[in-house]
Amino acid sequence: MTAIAYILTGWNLESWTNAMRQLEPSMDIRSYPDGMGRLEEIGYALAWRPPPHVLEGIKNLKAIFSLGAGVDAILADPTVPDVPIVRIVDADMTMRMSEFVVMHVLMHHRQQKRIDENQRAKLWDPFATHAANALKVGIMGFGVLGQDAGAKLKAMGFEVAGWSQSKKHVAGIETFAGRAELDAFLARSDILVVLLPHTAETTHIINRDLIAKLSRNGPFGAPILINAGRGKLQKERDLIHCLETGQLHAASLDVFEEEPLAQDSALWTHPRVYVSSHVAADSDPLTISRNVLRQIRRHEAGGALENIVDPRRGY
Ligand code: NDP
Ligand code: OXD
Repeated sequence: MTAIAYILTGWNLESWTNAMRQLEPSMDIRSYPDGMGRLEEIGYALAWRPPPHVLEGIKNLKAIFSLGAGVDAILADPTVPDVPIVRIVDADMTMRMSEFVVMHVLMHHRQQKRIDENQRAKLWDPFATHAANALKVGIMGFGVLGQDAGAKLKAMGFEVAGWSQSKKHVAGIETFAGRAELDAFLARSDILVVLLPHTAETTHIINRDLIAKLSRNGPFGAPILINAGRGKLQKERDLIHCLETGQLHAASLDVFEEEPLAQDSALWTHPRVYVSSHVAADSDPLTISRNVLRQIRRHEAGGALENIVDPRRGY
């Protein structure tokens, strides 16, 4: 079989190469930067945030696999060879993201920060609570991950709606599409869950103006933001301003304009913000390698690749 090359930034190379060796001991595995060997022997690149120009040099590439769902870092390099780019769609990753989204919706809904503070202060505070159906959750980016999280929230009783580029039809969930329907979607959303890809069109879409259009009719009197899509979707200066002025009630942020989040960011210590380190839906090396290997085998036998991204759309 043709050689494969791992080109990873910020991820543990050994855990990926070990996973592939476990699944296919005879695989010719190369790795960037020191173990690439003869570049013309490499047929598949398995990449996460590859440094610019590295893919350009691999002349016989048949496909690039993004080892995560987002392909923004690969498409940001204009020298990437014109071969299919496959993004990961995998039940394991989808479940992990739904866990993250459901957990954060519930933490805001059940006022977990207040409970934690009360416990620290040994304060007995039987405050009034509300049912899930008092909250309208809007999922911005109603694709693979958004639809799964939406179905799970719906099953728990939340009023769920989804916004996407093209119209979706999902039983029991109100759907909105395109810029023309964005304001109506925002106006009904008490909690905004962002699962969009980062593209030219979505850069800084989460800003002061958008937050001003969200619902103020929910039980907290101001909206809540949960972003697990990409950091460059949000203007952090605007988020901090909206939190400080009460235009935003609270937020859960897994992704940031620059990662790691700067030590001096006010988001780290804001009392109504949950910060996590881009861990909402990890790519599990063994599970994702199994997915990639299945596709490589099928492609080598003349079959099709799955979930090829459209570079013009950017996702
Ligand atoms: P999908 O491609 O399945 O879904 C993307 C959704 O966004 C689609 O519904 C798409 O609309 C919509 N969309 C894209 N651009 C626009 C736009 N300009 N206007 C309106 N809607 C738009 O991707 P996934 O659900 O698999 O993943 C979503 C993102 O989640 C990834 O791109 C990645 O950035 C992020 N992610 C983050 C992780 C983390 O750990 N924090 C882990 C995994 C993913 P349509 O359906 O009409 O095409
Ligand atoms: C992804 C990610 O895109 O981990 O898969 O962010």
